[in-house]
Amino acid sequence: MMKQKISIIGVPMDLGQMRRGVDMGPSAVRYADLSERLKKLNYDVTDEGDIEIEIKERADLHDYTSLKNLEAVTKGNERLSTKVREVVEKGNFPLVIGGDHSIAIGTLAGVGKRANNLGVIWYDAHGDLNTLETSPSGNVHGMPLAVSLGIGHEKLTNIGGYMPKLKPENVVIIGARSLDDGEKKLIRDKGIKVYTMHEIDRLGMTKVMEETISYLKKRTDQVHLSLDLDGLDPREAPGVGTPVVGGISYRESHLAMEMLAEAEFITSAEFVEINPILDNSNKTAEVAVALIGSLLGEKLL
Ligand code: 4U7
Ligand code: MN
Ligand code: MN
Ligand code: MN
Repeated sequence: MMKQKISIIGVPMDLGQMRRGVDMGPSAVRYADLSERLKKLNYDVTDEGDIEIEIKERADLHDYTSLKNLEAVTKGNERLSTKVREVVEKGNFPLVIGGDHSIAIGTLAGVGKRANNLGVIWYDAHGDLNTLETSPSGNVHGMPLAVSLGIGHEKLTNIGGYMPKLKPENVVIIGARSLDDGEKKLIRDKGIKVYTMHEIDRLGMTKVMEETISYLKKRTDQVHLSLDLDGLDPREAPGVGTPVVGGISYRESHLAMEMLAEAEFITSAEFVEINPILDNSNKTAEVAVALIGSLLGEKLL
């Protein structure tokens, strides 16, 4: 990535899933010295503060549909999308900190507005490709990738005032190991490129990232990294709401971020699902900050 101004945007969203505490993710990441780390890399860093998100006790008052907290999730994502768009229009790099993964809907709505051909790397144990019909939970954090492709409830797909935000051939999922049947079908029907843990084990992270980078370089003009900390193995990132065994190691993730830094093509990023209440001494936020450092050009020597 070229040296530019970075805008940190916190999103204390916990309404896209049922566990408490993920709204504290942005605080945990700030506490792990995110700004200081980026300033050491000579970036001009602005912390834009947090997007206003309704607290669960109030959101529950108008939760009428089986899509949990639809109203409040929609409102929060509209606000996030406006903020991200402003940051992009200023020429800054948006670095969004969650919060549950439903916030990718707002982030992508904000960055997609100015891109002709937006690409996305979805680093996650899950596909996040559910719709209300296929979702086993009704939780919106399992739907943001589908929503961004234009598939899902119209309140969500229309966030930012346009749809779709993404083309299926511009998406690469990395780290998948828990896919629901409806998600598998969508992956096949749309031809979405996926590196499951099987491919990561077989090819190694170097090859996975080389292929991902050349695939996206060919067809996109901007690339967003959406990194769900549950993509990593829960031994190394325990502070997540939906842990799945057998994940990507810290070392492999660190390598993946360094390869993205060398390729200089990530234009926005978000780090989500950090839940300090489920964590072990803020370990997961520290992992997130270390990965952000590598993504933005930090070197070991
Ligand atoms: B995350 C799940 F059923 N697929 O839809 C669902 F397994 O953003 C989990 O990746 C979703 O953490 C996980 O509820 C969403 C479930
Ligand atoms: Mn996940
Ligand atoms: Mn996710
Ligand atoms: Mn999760």
